[in-house]
Amino acid sequence: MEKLIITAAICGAEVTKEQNPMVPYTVEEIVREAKSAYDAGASIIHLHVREDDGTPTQSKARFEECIDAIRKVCPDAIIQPSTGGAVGMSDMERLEVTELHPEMATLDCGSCNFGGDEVFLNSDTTIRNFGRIMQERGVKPEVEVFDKGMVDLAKGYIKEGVITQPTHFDFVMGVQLAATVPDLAYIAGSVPEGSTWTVAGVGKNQFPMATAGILMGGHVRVGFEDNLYIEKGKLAESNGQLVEKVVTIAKLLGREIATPAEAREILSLPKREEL
Ligand code: KMH
Ligand code: ZN
Repeated sequence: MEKLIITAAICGAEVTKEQNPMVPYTVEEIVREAKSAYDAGASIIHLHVREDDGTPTQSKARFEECIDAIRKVCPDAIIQPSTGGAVGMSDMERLEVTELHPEMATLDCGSCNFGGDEVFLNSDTTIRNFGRIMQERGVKPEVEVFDKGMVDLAKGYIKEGVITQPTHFDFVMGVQLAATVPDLAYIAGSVPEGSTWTVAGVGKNQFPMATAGILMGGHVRVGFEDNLYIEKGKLAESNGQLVEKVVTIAKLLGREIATPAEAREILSLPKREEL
């Protein structure tokens, strides 16, 4: 089986220090969490950034500051900024970070209910614009999927050239799409031939979905963005601790961990020295 790519979603836009004091806000805290995840075996850092008070921001300057600082301690990590940002941000705001030409960034392929009145909006126009702009700026999308229909939508965009192949998907399970093994098998079976995929289980689904992803030959995302606990009732001390747990499970199941260079090869990204 292909080596396992571990993505660490270290920060997110919604989780807070009130929920887990280790959630990073400042540049120093974001670097600390990125390094802990990288040292533990993550090759991709999925990145949201905050103001020092925790307010989510898509400011290009703040991303640049964080990416430059992360790069100093995680020299070859794939840094994957979010273009999802936080609910309610404008498309212009969300896209700012792509002006930095990151290797990858997320491309959310549909709208999703986040609970209460929170709706994460991604219209057809938004998706087309994001796809086009990311291609122009040489950014490989990670197609974020919150529901089975979003894979079908993505297939349409692939056909039209809005999203290029080979496509990399991230299945976020446990928000709108149920986090069950049959659902994961169904959705993973729906992606176009030659695609790669990662699974991100939300909340208590993080490690069960990670284990299923490891066994099924997919890749795995863990991190504070999706889950704040290392086990039931026990807060995680760092993103690195969450990554370590995935590494342990993968090793028990006989799956080797991909280095960043190997992850780039699996994802058909240019080698770091070619960037
Ligand atoms: N925070 C959510 C509104 C992404 O990174 O692209 C969007 C999100 C997905 O987290
Ligand atoms: Zn995100």
